[in-house]
Amino acid sequence: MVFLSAPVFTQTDLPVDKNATRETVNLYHNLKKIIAKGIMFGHQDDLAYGYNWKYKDGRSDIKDVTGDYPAVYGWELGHLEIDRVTNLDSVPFDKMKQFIRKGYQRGGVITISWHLNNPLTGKTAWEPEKGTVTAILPGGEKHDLYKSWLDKLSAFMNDLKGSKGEFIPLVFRPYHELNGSWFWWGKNHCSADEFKKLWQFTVGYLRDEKKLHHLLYAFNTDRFASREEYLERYPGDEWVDVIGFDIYQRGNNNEAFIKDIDKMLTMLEAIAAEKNKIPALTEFGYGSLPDENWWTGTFGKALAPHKIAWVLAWRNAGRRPNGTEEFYVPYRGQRSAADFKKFYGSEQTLFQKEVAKEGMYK
Ligand code: BMA
Repeated sequence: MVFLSAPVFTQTDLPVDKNATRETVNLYHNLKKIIAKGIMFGHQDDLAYGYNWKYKDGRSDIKDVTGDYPAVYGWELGHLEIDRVTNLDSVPFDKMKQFIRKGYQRGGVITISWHLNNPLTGKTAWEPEKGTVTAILPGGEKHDLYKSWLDKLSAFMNDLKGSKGEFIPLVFRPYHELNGSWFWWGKNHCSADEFKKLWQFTVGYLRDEKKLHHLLYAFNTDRFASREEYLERYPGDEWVDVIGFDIYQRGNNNEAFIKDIDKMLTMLEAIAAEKNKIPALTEFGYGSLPDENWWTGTFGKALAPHKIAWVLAWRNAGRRPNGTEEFYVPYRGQRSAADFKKFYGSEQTLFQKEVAKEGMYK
Protein backbone atom coordinates (compact mmCIF):
# COMPACT_ATOMS: atom_id res chain seq x y z
CA MET A 1 0.00 0.00 0.00
CA VAL A 2 1.55 3.15 -1.16
CA PHE A 3 0.19 5.28 1.69
CA LEU A 4 1.84 3.15 4.33
CA SER A 5 5.29 3.42 2.86
CA ALA A 6 6.07 6.68 4.64
CA PRO A 7 6.86 6.14 8.32
CA VAL A 8 4.39 8.30 10.17
CA PHE A 9 5.54 8.08 13.77
CA THR A 10 9.26 7.62 13.38
CA GLN A 11 11.59 10.53 14.02
CA THR A 12 13.80 10.71 11.00
CA ASP A 13 16.26 13.36 12.13
CA LEU A 14 17.96 12.01 15.24
CA PRO A 15 21.36 12.70 16.80
CA VAL A 16 24.29 10.24 16.84
CA ASP A 17 22.61 8.54 19.77
CA LYS A 18 19.34 7.04 18.55
CA ASN A 19 18.37 6.41 22.18
CA ALA A 20 19.07 9.94 23.30
CA THR A 21 16.77 11.26 26.04
CA ARG A 22 13.83 13.42 25.09
CA GLU A 23 15.53 16.60 26.32
CA THR A 24 18.64 15.76 24.31
CA VAL A 25 16.70 15.12 21.10
CA ASN A 26 14.80 18.36 21.72
CA LEU A 27 18.06 20.24 22.19
CA TYR A 28 19.36 18.76 18.94
CA HIS A 29 16.31 20.02 17.04
CA ASN A 30 16.24 23.38 18.80
CA LEU A 31 19.91 24.00 18.03
CA LYS A 32 18.97 23.67 14.38
CA LYS A 33 15.94 25.92 14.77
CA ILE A 34 17.64 28.63 16.80
CA ILE A 35 19.89 29.42 13.83
CA ALA A 36 16.99 31.24 12.16
CA LYS A 37 16.63 33.53 15.20
CA GLY A 38 20.21 34.49 15.91
CA ILE A 39 23.53 33.32 17.28
CA MET A 40 23.74 32.20 20.90
CA PHE A 41 26.60 33.73 22.83
CA GLY A 42 28.64 31.43 25.04
CA HIS A 43 31.48 31.81 27.54
CA GLN A 44 33.87 29.30 29.08
CA ASP A 45 33.84 29.05 32.90
CA ASP A 46 31.48 32.03 33.04
CA LEU A 47 29.96 31.34 36.47
CA ALA A 48 33.14 30.19 38.20
CA TYR A 49 35.34 33.27 37.95
CA GLY A 50 35.98 36.44 36.01
CA TYR A 51 38.78 38.87 35.34
CA ASN A 52 39.28 39.79 39.01
CA TRP A 53 36.96 37.61 41.10
CA LYS A 54 36.38 33.95 41.89
CA TYR A 55 33.36 31.98 43.12
CA LYS A 56 30.91 34.77 43.87
CA ASP A 57 27.43 33.35 43.80
CA GLY A 58 25.49 34.48 40.73
CA ARG A 59 28.34 36.59 39.36
CA SER A 60 29.48 36.55 35.75
CA ASP A 61 31.61 39.07 33.83
CA ILE A 62 29.01 38.96 31.06
CA LYS A 63 26.24 39.72 33.54
CA ASP A 64 28.30 42.53 35.10
CA VAL A 65 28.46 44.19 31.68
CA THR A 66 25.07 43.34 30.11
CA GLY A 67 22.76 42.44 33.00
CA ASP A 68 22.26 39.02 31.43
CA TYR A 69 24.04 35.67 31.41
CA PRO A 70 25.42 33.95 28.33
CA ALA A 71 23.18 31.50 26.48
CA VAL A 72 25.88 28.82 26.29
CA TYR A 73 28.16 27.72 29.12
CA GLY A 74 31.46 25.98 28.40
CA TRP A 75 33.12 23.74 31.03
CA GLU A 76 36.34 21.78 30.99
CA LEU A 77 37.01 18.32 32.43
CA GLY A 78 40.82 18.14 32.16
CA HIS A 79 42.30 16.35 35.25
CA LEU A 80 39.06 14.53 36.08
CA GLU A 81 40.83 11.53 34.56
CA ILE A 82 43.57 11.66 37.21
CA ASP A 83 41.18 11.97 40.13
CA ARG A 84 41.91 15.59 40.94
CA VAL A 85 39.41 17.58 42.95
CA THR A 86 39.85 20.61 40.67
CA ASN A 87 40.22 20.79 36.90
CA LEU A 88 43.37 21.95 35.17
CA ASP A 89 42.21 25.56 35.49
CA SER A 90 41.53 25.17 39.25
CA VAL A 91 37.74 24.85 39.03
CA PRO A 92 36.55 22.35 41.67
CA PHE A 93 34.54 19.61 39.95
CA ASP A 94 31.81 19.67 42.61
CA LYS A 95 31.30 23.40 42.08
CA MET A 96 31.33 22.85 38.32
CA LYS A 97 28.43 20.43 38.67
CA GLN A 98 26.45 23.07 40.55
CA PHE A 99 27.22 25.68 37.89
CA ILE A 100 26.12 23.28 35.17
CA ARG A 101 22.83 22.61 36.96
CA LYS A 102 22.26 26.35 37.39
CA GLY A 103 22.95 27.16 33.75
CA TYR A 104 20.61 24.39 32.66
CA GLN A 105 17.87 25.54 35.05
CA ARG A 106 18.09 28.97 33.50
CA GLY A 107 17.55 27.42 30.08
CA GLY A 108 21.16 27.66 28.91
CA VAL A 109 23.08 25.18 26.77
CA ILE A 110 26.05 23.30 28.27
CA THR A 111 29.14 22.29 26.32
CA ILE A 112 32.07 20.29 27.67
CA SER A 113 35.70 20.23 26.53
CA TRP A 114 38.42 17.89 27.75
CA HIS A 115 42.16 18.67 27.72
CA LEU A 116 42.89 15.21 29.02
CA ASN A 117 46.43 14.29 29.96
CA ASN A 118 48.56 12.20 27.67
CA PRO A 119 47.54 8.65 28.64
CA LEU A 120 50.81 7.16 27.41
CA THR A 121 53.19 9.38 29.37
CA GLY A 122 50.99 10.88 32.09
CA LYS A 123 52.13 14.32 30.97
CA THR A 124 49.82 17.13 29.86
CA ALA A 125 47.56 17.30 26.79
CA TRP A 126 50.15 19.65 25.25
CA GLU A 127 52.97 17.07 25.40
CA PRO A 128 52.55 14.75 22.41
CA GLU A 129 54.35 11.45 22.23
CA LYS A 130 54.58 9.19 19.24
CA GLY A 131 52.22 6.25 19.49
CA THR A 132 49.81 7.70 22.05
CA VAL A 133 46.65 7.21 19.99
CA THR A 134 47.69 3.68 18.95
CA ALA A 135 48.31 2.86 22.61
CA ILE A 136 44.78 3.75 23.71
CA LEU A 137 42.88 2.12 20.84
CA PRO A 138 41.55 -1.44 21.37
CA GLY A 139 44.51 -3.80 21.67
CA GLY A 140 46.86 -1.02 22.79
CA GLU A 141 48.83 -1.08 26.02
CA LYS A 142 46.90 1.89 27.47
CA HIS A 143 43.46 0.89 26.25
CA ASP A 144 42.23 -0.19 29.68
CA LEU A 145 43.59 2.98 31.23
CA TYR A 146 41.76 5.04 28.61
CA LYS A 147 38.53 3.17 29.32
CA SER A 148 38.96 3.87 33.02
CA TRP A 149 39.27 7.58 32.16
CA LEU A 150 36.04 7.42 30.17
CA ASP A 151 34.43 5.68 33.15
CA LYS A 152 35.31 8.67 35.33
CA LEU A 153 33.98 11.06 32.71
CA SER A 154 30.74 9.05 32.58
CA ALA A 155 30.34 9.15 36.36
CA PHE A 156 30.67 12.94 36.27
CA MET A 157 28.18 13.28 33.43
CA ASN A 158 25.71 10.90 35.06
CA ASP A 159 25.67 13.10 38.14
CA LEU A 160 24.15 16.00 36.19
CA LYS A 161 20.40 16.00 36.52
CA GLY A 162 17.62 18.57 36.40
CA SER A 163 14.89 19.12 38.98
CA LYS A 164 12.70 16.32 37.61
CA GLY A 165 15.52 13.81 37.68
CA GLU A 166 16.14 14.14 33.95
CA PHE A 167 19.71 14.09 32.66
CA ILE A 168 21.08 17.46 31.64
CA PRO A 169 21.92 17.34 27.92
CA LEU A 170 25.59 18.07 27.23
CA VAL A 171 27.32 18.98 23.99
CA PHE A 172 30.55 17.01 24.37
CA ARG A 173 33.46 18.46 22.38
CA PRO A 174 36.45 16.14 22.79
CA TYR A 175 39.66 16.16 20.76
CA HIS A 176 39.28 19.74 19.63
CA GLU A 177 41.68 21.55 17.26
CA LEU A 178 42.65 18.16 15.87
CA ASN A 179 44.17 19.59 12.68
CA GLY A 180 46.84 21.35 14.74
CA SER A 181 49.71 19.49 16.36
CA TRP A 182 49.88 21.04 19.84
CA PHE A 183 47.80 18.30 21.50
CA TRP A 184 48.76 14.60 21.63
CA TRP A 185 45.75 13.77 19.39
CA GLY A 186 46.89 16.34 16.81
CA LYS A 187 47.64 15.90 13.15
CA ASN A 188 51.34 15.08 13.32
CA HIS A 189 50.90 12.52 16.07
CA CYS A 190 48.41 10.07 14.57
CA SER A 191 47.09 9.10 11.16
CA ALA A 192 43.66 10.21 9.95
CA ASP A 193 42.49 6.65 10.31
CA GLU A 194 43.73 6.40 13.90
CA PHE A 195 42.03 9.67 14.78
CA LYS A 196 38.73 8.48 13.33
CA LYS A 197 39.03 5.21 15.23
CA LEU A 198 39.71 7.11 18.45
CA TRP A 199 36.62 9.24 17.92
CA GLN A 200 34.41 6.31 17.03
CA PHE A 201 35.65 4.22 19.92
CA THR A 202 35.05 7.09 22.37
CA VAL A 203 31.52 7.80 21.18
CA GLY A 204 30.67 4.10 20.99
CA TYR A 205 32.00 3.44 24.49
CA LEU A 206 30.11 6.32 26.11
CA ARG A 207 26.89 5.60 24.26
CA ASP A 208 26.79 1.80 24.06
CA GLU A 209 28.87 0.61 27.04
CA LYS A 210 28.30 3.38 29.55
CA LYS A 211 24.77 3.99 28.23
CA LEU A 212 25.04 7.76 28.38
CA HIS A 213 22.08 9.07 26.43
CA HIS A 214 22.31 12.76 27.17
CA LEU A 215 25.19 13.72 24.91
CA LEU A 216 25.46 15.45 21.57
CA TYR A 217 28.88 15.19 19.94
CA ALA A 218 30.77 18.19 18.56
CA PHE A 219 33.68 17.76 16.15
CA ASN A 220 35.92 20.77 15.81
CA THR A 221 39.13 21.78 14.10
CA ASP A 222 41.27 24.86 14.51
CA ARG A 223 41.58 27.34 11.61
CA PHE A 224 41.47 25.45 8.30
CA ALA A 225 42.27 26.33 4.72
CA SER A 226 39.96 24.10 2.73
CA ARG A 227 37.03 21.74 2.85
CA GLU A 228 39.45 18.86 2.30
CA GLU A 229 41.49 19.88 5.32
CA TYR A 230 38.33 20.20 7.42
CA LEU A 231 37.10 16.74 6.49
CA GLU A 232 40.41 14.89 6.46
CA ARG A 233 39.88 13.51 9.97
CA TYR A 234 36.09 13.78 10.15
CA PRO A 235 34.92 10.46 11.62
CA GLY A 236 31.69 10.20 9.60
CA ASP A 237 28.16 11.57 9.66
CA GLU A 238 26.88 8.89 12.01
CA TRP A 239 29.38 9.98 14.70
CA VAL A 240 28.94 13.75 14.80
CA ASP A 241 26.08 16.14 15.67
CA VAL A 242 27.78 19.53 15.70
CA ILE A 243 30.63 20.75 13.52
CA GLY A 244 32.77 23.75 14.31
CA PHE A 245 36.18 25.31 14.48
CA ASP A 246 38.19 27.44 16.90
CA ILE A 247 39.62 30.79 15.90
CA TYR A 248 41.54 33.53 17.72
CA GLN A 249 42.48 36.95 16.44
CA ARG A 250 46.21 37.55 16.85
CA GLY A 251 47.36 41.08 16.17
CA ASN A 252 45.32 44.11 15.24
CA ASN A 253 44.40 43.30 11.64
CA ASN A 254 40.61 43.31 12.04
CA GLU A 255 39.96 43.14 8.31
CA ALA A 256 42.04 39.99 7.96
CA PHE A 257 40.16 38.41 10.85
CA ILE A 258 36.79 39.26 9.27
CA LYS A 259 37.94 37.74 6.00
CA ASP A 260 39.26 34.59 7.68
CA ILE A 261 36.06 33.99 9.63
CA ASP A 262 33.99 34.65 6.54
CA LYS A 263 35.92 32.15 4.49
CA MET A 264 35.81 29.42 7.13
CA LEU A 265 32.19 29.93 8.15
CA THR A 266 31.15 29.80 4.50
CA MET A 267 32.84 26.41 4.15
CA LEU A 268 31.52 25.20 7.51
CA GLU A 269 27.94 26.16 6.71
CA ALA A 270 28.12 24.41 3.34
CA ILE A 271 29.37 21.21 4.99
CA ALA A 272 26.72 21.49 7.72
CA ALA A 273 23.93 21.94 5.17
CA GLU A 274 25.10 19.02 3.11
CA LYS A 275 25.55 16.70 6.09
CA ASN A 276 22.60 17.95 8.13
CA LYS A 277 24.84 18.99 11.06
CA ILE A 278 24.72 21.94 13.44
CA PRO A 279 27.39 24.58 12.68
CA ALA A 280 29.00 26.50 15.58
CA LEU A 281 32.07 28.61 16.35
CA THR A 282 33.24 26.36 19.15
CA GLU A 283 35.91 28.73 20.57
CA PHE A 284 36.98 32.24 19.69
CA GLY A 285 38.69 35.22 21.20
CA TYR A 286 40.76 38.34 20.81
CA GLY A 287 43.06 38.26 23.80
CA SER A 288 42.77 41.26 26.18
CA LEU A 289 40.38 43.06 23.78
CA PRO A 290 42.53 46.09 23.01
CA ASP A 291 40.06 47.48 20.43
CA GLU A 292 37.10 49.29 22.01
CA ASN A 293 34.84 48.68 18.99
CA TRP A 294 35.85 45.10 18.35
CA TRP A 295 32.45 43.54 19.10
CA THR A 296 30.30 45.46 16.65
CA GLY A 297 33.12 46.68 14.41
CA THR A 298 34.85 43.36 13.85
CA PHE A 299 33.28 40.28 15.41
CA GLY A 300 29.66 41.27 14.74
CA LYS A 301 30.58 42.26 11.21
CA ALA A 302 32.31 38.95 10.63
CA LEU A 303 29.25 37.02 11.83
CA ALA A 304 26.64 39.15 10.06
CA PRO A 305 26.36 37.14 6.82
CA HIS A 306 26.40 33.82 8.67
CA LYS A 307 23.96 31.45 10.27
CA ILE A 308 25.39 29.31 13.06
CA ALA A 309 24.00 28.06 16.36
CA TRP A 310 26.51 29.60 18.78
CA VAL A 311 29.88 31.19 19.43
CA LEU A 312 31.88 30.38 22.57
CA ALA A 313 34.30 32.95 23.96
CA TRP A 314 37.19 31.42 25.89
CA ARG A 315 37.81 31.98 29.58
CA ASN A 316 38.43 35.15 31.58
CA ALA A 317 41.37 33.71 33.46
CA GLY A 318 42.32 37.25 34.53
CA ARG A 319 45.67 38.44 35.83
CA ARG A 320 48.34 35.95 36.66
CA PRO A 321 50.96 36.37 39.40
CA ASN A 322 53.60 36.80 36.67
CA GLY A 323 51.76 39.88 35.35
CA THR A 324 50.34 38.36 32.19
CA GLU A 325 46.59 38.31 31.69
CA GLU A 326 44.09 36.26 29.73
CA PHE A 327 40.47 37.20 29.00
CA TYR A 328 38.14 37.21 25.99
CA VAL A 329 34.97 38.96 27.14
CA PRO A 330 34.98 42.40 28.75
CA TYR A 331 34.66 42.80 32.50
CA ARG A 332 33.00 45.86 34.01
CA GLY A 333 35.07 48.91 33.05
CA GLN A 334 37.10 47.12 30.36
CA ARG A 335 37.57 49.25 27.25
CA SER A 336 35.31 47.18 24.98
CA ALA A 337 32.49 46.88 27.57
CA ALA A 338 30.23 49.59 26.07
CA ASP A 339 30.55 48.08 22.62
CA PHE A 340 29.85 44.62 24.01
CA LYS A 341 26.58 45.99 25.38
CA LYS A 342 25.67 47.15 21.90
CA PHE A 343 26.58 43.75 20.52
CA TYR A 344 24.42 42.20 23.27
CA GLY A 345 21.48 44.38 22.27
CA SER A 346 21.73 43.68 18.55
CA GLU A 347 19.22 41.47 16.73
CA GLN A 348 22.04 39.17 15.81
CA THR A 349 22.87 37.79 19.26
CA LEU A 350 20.99 35.68 21.79
CA PHE A 351 21.84 35.58 25.47
CA GLN A 352 20.25 33.84 28.44
CA LYS A 353 16.94 35.69 28.62
CA GLU A 354 16.07 35.19 24.97
CA VAL A 355 17.20 31.61 24.87
CA ALA A 356 15.23 30.73 28.03
CA LYS A 357 12.10 31.94 26.23
CA GLU A 358 12.85 29.61 23.34
CA GLY A 359 12.89 26.56 25.60
CA MET A 360 15.86 24.64 24.22
CA TYR A 361 14.78 21.39 25.90
CA LYS A 362 11.11 21.38 24.92
C1 BMA B 1 44.02 27.58 27.19
C2 BMA B 1 44.34 28.59 28.27
C3 BMA B 1 44.92 27.85 29.44
C4 BMA B 1 43.96 26.74 29.88
C5 BMA B 1 43.57 25.86 28.72
C6 BMA B 1 42.56 24.79 29.09
O1 BMA B 1 43.52 28.21 26.06
O2 BMA B 1 43.16 29.26 28.66
O3 BMA B 1 45.11 28.76 30.49
O4 BMA B 1 44.57 25.95 30.86
O5 BMA B 1 43.07 26.65 27.68
O6 BMA B 1 41.36 25.33 29.55
